[in-house]
Amino acid sequence: MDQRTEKMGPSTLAIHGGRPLTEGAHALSMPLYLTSSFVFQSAQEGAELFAHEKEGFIYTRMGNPTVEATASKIAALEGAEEALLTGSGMAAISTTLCALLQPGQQLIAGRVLYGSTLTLLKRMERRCGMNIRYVDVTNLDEVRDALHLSTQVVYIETPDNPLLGVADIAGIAALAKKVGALLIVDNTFATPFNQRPLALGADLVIHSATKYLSGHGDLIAGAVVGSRPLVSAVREELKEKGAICGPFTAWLLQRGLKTFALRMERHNANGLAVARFLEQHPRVERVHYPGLPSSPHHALARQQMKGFGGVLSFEVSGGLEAGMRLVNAVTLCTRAVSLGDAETLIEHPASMTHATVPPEQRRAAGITDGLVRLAVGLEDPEDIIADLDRALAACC
Ligand code: LCS
Repeated sequence: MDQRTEKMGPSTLAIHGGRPLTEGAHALSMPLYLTSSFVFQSAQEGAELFAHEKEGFIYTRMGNPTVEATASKIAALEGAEEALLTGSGMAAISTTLCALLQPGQQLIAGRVLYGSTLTLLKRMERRCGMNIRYVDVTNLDEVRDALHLSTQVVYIETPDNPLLGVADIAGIAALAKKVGALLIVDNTFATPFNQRPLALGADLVIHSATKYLSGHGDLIAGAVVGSRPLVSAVREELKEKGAICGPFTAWLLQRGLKTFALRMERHNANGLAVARFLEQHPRVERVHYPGLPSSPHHALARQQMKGFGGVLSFEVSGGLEAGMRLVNAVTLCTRAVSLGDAETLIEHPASMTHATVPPEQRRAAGITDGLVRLAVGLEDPEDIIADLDRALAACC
Protein backbone atom coordinates (compact mmCIF):
# COMPACT_ATOMS: atom_id res chain seq x y z
CA MET A 1 0.00 0.00 0.00
CA ASP A 2 1.46 3.40 -0.83
CA GLN A 3 1.54 6.41 1.48
CA ARG A 4 -1.36 8.09 -0.21
CA THR A 5 -3.78 5.24 0.40
CA GLU A 6 -2.45 4.02 3.78
CA LYS A 7 -4.85 6.05 5.91
CA MET A 8 -7.88 5.93 3.65
CA GLY A 9 -11.17 4.30 4.65
CA PRO A 10 -12.73 1.37 2.80
CA SER A 11 -15.19 3.57 0.87
CA THR A 12 -12.36 5.71 -0.50
CA LEU A 13 -10.16 2.68 -1.16
CA ALA A 14 -12.93 0.93 -3.06
CA ILE A 15 -12.97 3.94 -5.37
CA HIS A 16 -9.36 5.14 -5.50
CA GLY A 17 -7.29 2.12 -4.34
CA GLY A 18 -5.08 -0.10 -6.51
CA ARG A 19 -3.20 0.71 -9.67
CA PRO A 20 -4.98 2.56 -12.47
CA LEU A 21 -5.06 0.68 -15.76
CA THR A 22 -2.17 2.29 -17.59
CA GLU A 23 -1.61 2.79 -21.27
CA GLY A 24 0.89 0.65 -23.11
CA ALA A 25 -0.45 -2.77 -22.09
CA HIS A 26 -0.69 -3.64 -25.79
CA ALA A 27 -3.86 -5.68 -25.55
CA LEU A 28 -4.56 -7.70 -28.70
CA SER A 29 -8.29 -7.15 -28.40
CA MET A 30 -9.58 -3.56 -28.53
CA PRO A 31 -9.70 -2.03 -25.01
CA LEU A 32 -13.14 -0.94 -23.85
CA TYR A 33 -13.05 2.60 -22.42
CA LEU A 34 -16.25 2.31 -20.39
CA THR A 35 -16.04 5.79 -18.94
CA SER A 36 -18.06 8.97 -19.15
CA SER A 37 -15.14 11.33 -18.35
CA PHE A 38 -11.37 11.45 -18.97
CA VAL A 39 -8.97 12.75 -16.31
CA PHE A 40 -7.04 15.99 -16.89
CA GLN A 41 -3.40 15.88 -15.71
CA SER A 42 -3.70 19.55 -14.67
CA ALA A 43 -6.19 22.42 -14.73
CA GLN A 44 -4.21 23.81 -17.62
CA GLU A 45 -4.55 20.60 -19.63
CA GLY A 46 -8.33 20.66 -19.12
CA ALA A 47 -8.46 24.24 -20.36
CA GLU A 48 -6.30 23.38 -23.40
CA LEU A 49 -8.49 20.42 -24.33
CA PHE A 50 -11.64 22.56 -24.13
CA ALA A 51 -9.96 25.29 -26.18
CA HIS A 52 -9.02 22.69 -28.86
CA GLU A 53 -5.36 23.62 -28.31
CA LYS A 54 -4.56 19.99 -27.54
CA GLU A 55 -5.86 16.67 -28.88
CA GLY A 56 -7.40 14.33 -26.34
CA PHE A 57 -10.54 13.08 -24.71
CA ILE A 58 -12.77 15.04 -22.34
CA TYR A 59 -16.19 13.40 -22.05
CA THR A 60 -17.61 10.42 -23.93
CA ARG A 61 -20.47 12.39 -25.52
CA MET A 62 -17.75 14.41 -27.27
CA GLY A 63 -15.43 11.49 -28.05
CA ASN A 64 -14.22 8.14 -26.70
CA PRO A 65 -11.22 6.03 -27.82
CA THR A 66 -13.20 2.77 -28.28
CA VAL A 67 -15.92 4.57 -30.24
CA GLU A 68 -13.43 6.41 -32.44
CA ALA A 69 -11.30 3.33 -33.13
CA THR A 70 -14.44 1.45 -34.21
CA ALA A 71 -15.62 4.36 -36.37
CA SER A 72 -12.21 4.43 -38.06
CA LYS A 73 -12.64 0.77 -39.08
CA ILE A 74 -15.90 1.66 -40.84
CA ALA A 75 -14.19 4.63 -42.52
CA ALA A 76 -11.48 2.23 -43.75
CA LEU A 77 -14.09 -0.22 -45.09
CA GLU A 78 -15.86 2.57 -47.01
CA GLY A 79 -12.54 4.03 -48.26
CA ALA A 80 -13.33 7.28 -46.43
CA GLU A 81 -11.36 9.93 -44.61
CA GLU A 82 -13.56 9.87 -41.55
CA ALA A 83 -16.56 8.27 -39.85
CA LEU A 84 -18.55 8.80 -36.69
CA LEU A 85 -20.85 6.46 -34.80
CA THR A 86 -24.34 7.27 -33.56
CA GLY A 87 -26.82 5.64 -31.23
CA SER A 88 -28.84 4.16 -34.11
CA GLY A 89 -29.20 4.32 -37.88
CA MET A 90 -32.07 6.77 -37.37
CA ALA A 91 -29.80 8.98 -35.22
CA ALA A 92 -27.27 8.98 -38.08
CA ILE A 93 -29.95 10.06 -40.57
CA SER A 94 -31.66 12.71 -38.41
CA THR A 95 -28.41 14.24 -37.14
CA THR A 96 -26.94 14.39 -40.66
CA LEU A 97 -30.01 16.02 -42.20
CA CYS A 98 -30.28 18.56 -39.34
CA ALA A 99 -26.59 19.40 -39.76
CA LEU A 100 -26.71 19.88 -43.53
CA LEU A 101 -30.12 21.38 -44.28
CA GLN A 102 -31.50 24.85 -43.59
CA PRO A 103 -35.24 25.67 -43.60
CA GLY A 104 -36.49 26.27 -47.13
CA GLN A 105 -33.77 24.22 -48.79
CA GLN A 106 -34.81 21.35 -50.98
CA LEU A 107 -34.24 17.67 -50.25
CA ILE A 108 -34.81 15.11 -52.97
CA ALA A 109 -35.55 11.73 -51.45
CA GLY A 110 -36.09 8.27 -52.86
CA ARG A 111 -39.77 7.25 -52.95
CA VAL A 112 -38.83 3.86 -51.48
CA LEU A 113 -37.01 4.14 -48.16
CA TYR A 114 -37.11 2.42 -44.76
CA GLY A 115 -40.47 3.29 -43.12
CA SER A 116 -39.06 5.27 -40.18
CA THR A 117 -36.87 7.32 -42.56
CA LEU A 118 -39.99 8.31 -44.52
CA THR A 119 -41.77 9.19 -41.26
CA LEU A 120 -38.76 11.25 -40.11
CA LEU A 121 -38.74 13.17 -43.41
CA LYS A 122 -42.44 13.96 -43.07
CA ARG A 123 -41.85 15.27 -39.53
CA MET A 124 -38.85 17.37 -40.63
CA GLU A 125 -40.92 18.83 -43.46
CA ARG A 126 -43.63 19.88 -40.98
CA ARG A 127 -41.39 21.05 -38.14
CA CYS A 128 -38.23 22.34 -39.82
CA GLY A 129 -39.68 23.86 -42.99
CA MET A 130 -37.78 21.52 -45.29
CA ASN A 131 -38.97 21.24 -48.85
CA ILE A 132 -38.98 17.55 -49.80
CA ARG A 133 -39.58 16.07 -53.22
CA TYR A 134 -39.94 12.28 -53.57
CA VAL A 135 -38.81 10.70 -56.81
CA ASP A 136 -38.21 7.25 -58.24
CA VAL A 137 -34.43 7.34 -57.87
CA THR A 138 -34.08 4.17 -59.95
CA ASN A 139 -35.02 6.43 -62.90
CA LEU A 140 -32.20 8.89 -63.66
CA ASP A 141 -34.50 11.11 -65.76
CA GLU A 142 -36.83 11.65 -62.80
CA VAL A 143 -33.86 12.71 -60.65
CA ARG A 144 -32.61 15.07 -63.38
CA ASP A 145 -36.05 16.71 -63.69
CA ALA A 146 -36.40 17.17 -59.93
CA LEU A 147 -32.95 18.70 -59.31
CA HIS A 148 -32.99 22.42 -58.82
CA LEU A 149 -30.51 25.11 -57.81
CA SER A 150 -32.10 25.12 -54.35
CA THR A 151 -31.56 21.37 -53.95
CA GLN A 152 -29.19 20.92 -51.04
CA VAL A 153 -29.30 17.15 -50.57
CA VAL A 154 -30.28 14.05 -52.54
CA TYR A 155 -31.01 11.16 -50.18
CA ILE A 156 -31.22 7.58 -51.46
CA GLU A 157 -31.08 3.95 -50.38
CA THR A 158 -29.64 1.48 -52.86
CA PRO A 159 -30.71 -1.30 -52.82
CA ASP A 160 -33.82 0.14 -51.19
CA ASN A 161 -35.90 -1.20 -48.34
CA PRO A 162 -38.02 -3.30 -48.99
CA LEU A 163 -38.16 -3.51 -52.82
CA LEU A 164 -34.44 -3.83 -53.50
CA GLY A 165 -34.58 -1.19 -56.24
CA VAL A 166 -31.13 -0.08 -57.43
CA ALA A 167 -30.22 3.56 -58.11
CA ASP A 168 -27.30 4.63 -60.31
CA ILE A 169 -24.97 6.17 -57.70
CA ALA A 170 -22.43 7.58 -60.18
CA GLY A 171 -25.19 8.97 -62.42
CA ILE A 172 -27.03 10.69 -59.56
CA ALA A 173 -23.76 11.98 -58.06
CA ALA A 174 -22.83 13.65 -61.36
CA LEU A 175 -26.28 15.28 -61.67
CA ALA A 176 -26.23 16.46 -58.02
CA LYS A 177 -22.76 17.94 -58.44
CA LYS A 178 -23.98 20.11 -61.34
CA VAL A 179 -26.39 21.99 -59.03
CA GLY A 180 -24.07 21.90 -55.99
CA ALA A 181 -26.19 19.36 -54.09
CA LEU A 182 -24.80 16.65 -51.81
CA LEU A 183 -25.57 12.98 -52.43
CA ILE A 184 -26.16 10.89 -49.31
CA VAL A 185 -26.42 7.11 -49.75
CA ASP A 186 -27.82 4.78 -47.11
CA ASN A 187 -25.56 1.78 -47.72
CA THR A 188 -27.12 -0.45 -45.07
CA PHE A 189 -28.41 -3.14 -47.47
CA ALA A 190 -25.32 -3.38 -49.68
CA THR A 191 -22.61 -2.74 -47.05
CA PRO A 192 -19.09 -1.68 -48.08
CA PHE A 193 -18.34 -5.33 -48.87
CA ASN A 194 -20.64 -5.14 -51.89
CA GLN A 195 -20.66 -1.44 -52.76
CA ARG A 196 -18.60 1.68 -52.02
CA PRO A 197 -20.75 4.73 -52.77
CA LEU A 198 -18.01 7.29 -52.02
CA ALA A 199 -15.81 5.86 -54.78
CA LEU A 200 -18.79 6.30 -57.14
CA GLY A 201 -19.12 10.00 -56.29
CA ALA A 202 -21.45 10.09 -53.24
CA ASP A 203 -20.61 12.67 -50.57
CA LEU A 204 -21.74 10.82 -47.45
CA VAL A 205 -22.65 7.25 -46.56
CA ILE A 206 -25.12 6.38 -43.81
CA HIS A 207 -25.38 3.02 -42.07
CA SER A 208 -27.66 1.30 -39.70
CA ALA A 209 -24.74 -0.54 -38.06
CA THR A 210 -27.43 -2.55 -36.27
CA LYS A 211 -27.49 -4.74 -39.38
CA TYR A 212 -24.66 -6.40 -41.34
CA LEU A 213 -21.80 -4.36 -39.87
CA SER A 214 -22.37 -5.70 -36.36
CA GLY A 215 -24.06 -8.84 -37.67
CA HIS A 216 -25.27 -10.51 -34.49
CA GLY A 217 -28.57 -8.79 -33.76
CA ASP A 218 -27.41 -7.67 -30.31
CA LEU A 219 -27.03 -3.90 -30.65
CA ILE A 220 -28.44 -0.72 -32.18
CA ALA A 221 -25.98 1.75 -33.76
CA GLY A 222 -25.46 3.97 -36.78
CA ALA A 223 -22.60 5.50 -38.75
CA VAL A 224 -21.96 8.56 -40.91
CA VAL A 225 -19.00 8.21 -43.28
CA GLY A 226 -17.32 10.62 -45.71
CA SER A 227 -14.88 13.49 -46.03
CA ARG A 228 -13.47 15.14 -42.90
CA PRO A 229 -15.28 18.49 -43.36
CA LEU A 230 -18.70 16.89 -43.88
CA VAL A 231 -18.35 14.35 -41.06
CA SER A 232 -17.07 17.15 -38.78
CA ALA A 233 -20.18 19.20 -39.53
CA VAL A 234 -22.33 16.22 -38.47
CA ARG A 235 -20.10 15.66 -35.40
CA GLU A 236 -20.71 19.23 -34.22
CA GLU A 237 -24.48 18.63 -34.46
CA LEU A 238 -24.12 15.27 -32.68
CA LYS A 239 -22.29 16.75 -29.67
CA GLU A 240 -25.34 18.73 -28.62
CA LYS A 241 -28.01 16.40 -30.01
CA GLY A 242 -26.32 13.73 -27.91
CA ALA A 243 -27.46 10.74 -29.98
CA ILE A 244 -24.08 9.04 -29.58
CA CYS A 245 -23.02 5.41 -29.69
CA GLY A 246 -21.84 4.26 -26.26
CA PRO A 247 -18.42 2.59 -25.82
CA PHE A 248 -19.77 -0.88 -25.00
CA THR A 249 -21.96 -0.87 -28.12
CA ALA A 250 -18.97 0.29 -30.18
CA TRP A 251 -16.89 -2.51 -28.68
CA LEU A 252 -19.49 -5.12 -29.66
CA LEU A 253 -19.65 -3.58 -33.13
CA GLN A 254 -15.86 -3.84 -33.66
CA ARG A 255 -16.00 -7.46 -32.50
CA GLY A 256 -18.72 -8.17 -35.06
CA LEU A 257 -16.66 -6.44 -37.76
CA LYS A 258 -13.88 -9.03 -37.43
CA THR A 259 -16.05 -11.56 -39.29
CA PHE A 260 -17.78 -9.01 -41.54
CA ALA A 261 -16.30 -10.14 -44.86
CA LEU A 262 -16.80 -13.84 -44.11
CA ARG A 263 -20.40 -13.22 -43.15
CA MET A 264 -21.09 -11.10 -46.24
CA GLU A 265 -19.77 -13.82 -48.57
CA ARG A 266 -22.23 -16.24 -47.00
CA HIS A 267 -25.13 -13.72 -46.98
CA ASN A 268 -24.51 -13.07 -50.69
CA ALA A 269 -24.40 -16.79 -51.56
CA ASN A 270 -27.43 -17.67 -49.41
CA GLY A 271 -29.43 -14.67 -50.68
CA LEU A 272 -28.86 -15.70 -54.29
CA ALA A 273 -29.67 -19.38 -53.63
CA VAL A 274 -32.95 -18.51 -51.87
CA ALA A 275 -33.90 -15.94 -54.56
CA ARG A 276 -33.33 -18.57 -57.29
CA PHE A 277 -35.45 -21.09 -55.42
CA LEU A 278 -38.32 -18.62 -54.88
CA GLU A 279 -38.20 -17.41 -58.49
CA GLN A 280 -38.96 -20.89 -59.88
CA HIS A 281 -41.60 -21.72 -57.24
CA PRO A 282 -45.10 -21.98 -58.77
CA ARG A 283 -46.72 -20.23 -55.79
CA VAL A 284 -44.41 -17.22 -55.91
CA GLU A 285 -45.53 -14.46 -58.29
CA ARG A 286 -42.58 -12.11 -58.11
CA VAL A 287 -39.17 -11.92 -56.45
CA HIS A 288 -37.33 -8.63 -55.86
CA TYR A 289 -33.59 -9.34 -55.77
CA PRO A 290 -31.00 -7.49 -57.90
CA GLY A 291 -28.83 -10.61 -58.15
CA LEU A 292 -31.39 -12.39 -60.36
CA PRO A 293 -30.75 -11.91 -64.10
CA SER A 294 -34.55 -11.43 -64.48
CA SER A 295 -34.45 -8.33 -62.22
CA PRO A 296 -34.82 -4.99 -64.06
CA HIS A 297 -31.99 -3.75 -61.82
CA HIS A 298 -29.57 -6.60 -62.54
CA ALA A 299 -27.36 -4.88 -65.16
CA LEU A 300 -26.82 -1.76 -63.04
CA ALA A 301 -26.37 -3.83 -59.87
CA ARG A 302 -23.64 -5.86 -61.59
CA GLN A 303 -21.89 -2.64 -62.56
CA GLN A 304 -21.81 -1.03 -59.14
CA MET A 305 -22.02 -4.00 -56.74
CA LYS A 306 -19.73 -6.92 -56.04
CA GLY A 307 -22.48 -9.07 -54.53
CA PHE A 308 -26.18 -8.55 -53.85
CA GLY A 309 -26.61 -9.15 -50.12
CA GLY A 310 -29.03 -11.28 -48.18
CA VAL A 311 -32.26 -9.29 -48.30
CA LEU A 312 -35.00 -10.05 -50.82
CA SER A 313 -38.74 -9.58 -50.97
CA PHE A 314 -41.44 -11.49 -52.82
CA GLU A 315 -45.14 -11.77 -53.49
CA VAL A 316 -47.01 -15.04 -53.16
CA SER A 317 -50.15 -15.95 -55.05
CA GLY A 318 -53.11 -15.21 -52.81
CA GLY A 319 -51.91 -11.73 -51.79
CA LEU A 320 -52.07 -10.42 -48.24
CA GLU A 321 -53.76 -13.43 -46.62
CA ALA A 322 -51.42 -15.93 -48.22
CA GLY A 323 -48.43 -13.75 -47.26
CA MET A 324 -49.55 -13.63 -43.63
CA ARG A 325 -50.15 -17.41 -43.63
CA LEU A 326 -46.63 -17.91 -44.98
CA VAL A 327 -45.08 -15.73 -42.26
CA ASN A 328 -46.93 -17.90 -39.72
CA ALA A 329 -46.07 -21.23 -41.39
CA VAL A 330 -42.25 -21.04 -41.34
CA THR A 331 -40.46 -22.88 -38.56
CA LEU A 332 -36.74 -22.17 -39.19
CA CYS A 333 -37.06 -18.62 -40.52
CA THR A 334 -37.73 -16.33 -37.57
CA ARG A 335 -40.59 -13.82 -37.46
CA ALA A 336 -38.78 -10.57 -36.66
CA VAL A 337 -37.85 -7.25 -38.26
CA SER A 338 -34.23 -6.16 -38.88
CA LEU A 339 -31.75 -7.79 -41.23
CA GLY A 340 -28.09 -8.74 -41.38
CA ASP A 341 -28.23 -11.21 -38.51
CA ALA A 342 -27.07 -14.85 -38.42
CA GLU A 343 -30.75 -15.92 -38.28
CA THR A 344 -32.97 -15.73 -41.37
CA LEU A 345 -35.67 -13.17 -40.52
CA ILE A 346 -39.09 -12.93 -42.17
CA GLU A 347 -41.46 -9.97 -41.93
CA HIS A 348 -44.42 -8.29 -43.62
CA PRO A 349 -43.49 -4.69 -44.63
CA ALA A 350 -47.06 -3.31 -44.97
CA SER A 351 -47.93 -4.18 -41.34
CA MET A 352 -44.44 -3.99 -39.81
CA THR A 353 -41.37 -2.07 -41.11
CA HIS A 354 -43.46 0.22 -43.36
CA ALA A 355 -46.65 0.35 -41.27
CA THR A 356 -46.12 4.04 -40.42
CA VAL A 357 -46.13 4.96 -44.13
CA PRO A 358 -49.70 5.90 -45.26
CA PRO A 359 -51.23 3.10 -47.44
CA GLU A 360 -51.53 5.35 -50.51
CA GLN A 361 -47.81 6.35 -50.24
CA ARG A 362 -46.90 2.66 -49.84
CA ARG A 363 -48.91 1.69 -52.90
CA ALA A 364 -47.45 4.53 -54.97
CA ALA A 365 -43.99 3.23 -54.05
CA GLY A 366 -44.94 -0.32 -55.13
CA ILE A 367 -45.04 -1.87 -51.64
CA THR A 368 -48.05 -4.16 -51.99
CA ASP A 369 -50.01 -5.56 -49.04
CA GLY A 370 -48.94 -9.08 -50.01
CA LEU A 371 -45.18 -8.36 -50.04
CA VAL A 372 -43.08 -10.54 -47.72
CA ARG A 373 -39.46 -9.62 -46.88
CA LEU A 374 -36.79 -12.14 -46.09
CA ALA A 375 -33.38 -11.26 -44.61
CA VAL A 376 -31.49 -14.44 -45.43
CA GLY A 377 -29.12 -15.46 -42.63
CA LEU A 378 -26.07 -17.67 -42.30
CA GLU A 379 -27.73 -21.07 -41.93
CA ASP A 380 -27.16 -23.87 -44.46
CA PRO A 381 -29.05 -22.70 -47.56
CA GLU A 382 -30.76 -26.10 -48.07
CA ASP A 383 -32.38 -25.79 -44.65
CA ILE A 384 -33.71 -22.27 -45.33
CA ILE A 385 -35.07 -23.43 -48.71
CA ALA A 386 -36.66 -26.57 -47.20
CA ASP A 387 -38.43 -24.43 -44.58
CA LEU A 388 -39.79 -22.04 -47.23
CA ASP A 389 -40.78 -24.93 -49.51
CA ARG A 390 -42.77 -26.59 -46.72
CA ALA A 391 -44.38 -23.31 -45.65
CA LEU A 392 -45.33 -22.36 -49.24
CA ALA A 393 -46.93 -25.78 -49.81
CA ALA A 394 -48.91 -25.44 -46.57
CA CYS A 395 -50.24 -21.95 -47.03
CA CYS A 396 -50.56 -20.80 -50.63
N1 LCS B 1 -31.65 2.60 -42.93
C1 LCS B 1 -32.12 1.43 -43.38
C2 LCS B 1 -31.96 1.08 -44.82
C3 LCS B 1 -32.78 0.55 -42.51
O1 LCS B 1 -33.24 -0.61 -42.99
C4 LCS B 1 -32.94 0.93 -41.15
C5 LCS B 1 -33.61 0.05 -40.17
C6 LCS B 1 -32.44 2.17 -40.72
C7 LCS B 1 -31.78 2.97 -41.65
C8 LCS B 1 -32.55 2.63 -39.31
O2 LCS B 1 -31.61 2.00 -38.52
P1 LCS B 1 -31.77 1.74 -36.94
O3 LCS B 1 -32.10 3.05 -36.31
O4 LCS B 1 -32.87 0.76 -36.75
O5 LCS B 1 -30.42 1.24 -36.53
N2 LCS B 1 -34.32 -1.00 -40.76
C9 LCS B 1 -35.06 -1.90 -40.14
C10 LCS B 1 -35.79 -2.87 -40.82
O6 LCS B 1 -35.91 -2.99 -42.05
N3 LCS B 1 -36.37 -3.68 -39.93
O7 LCS B 1 -36.12 -3.26 -38.65
C11 LCS B 1 -35.27 -2.09 -38.69
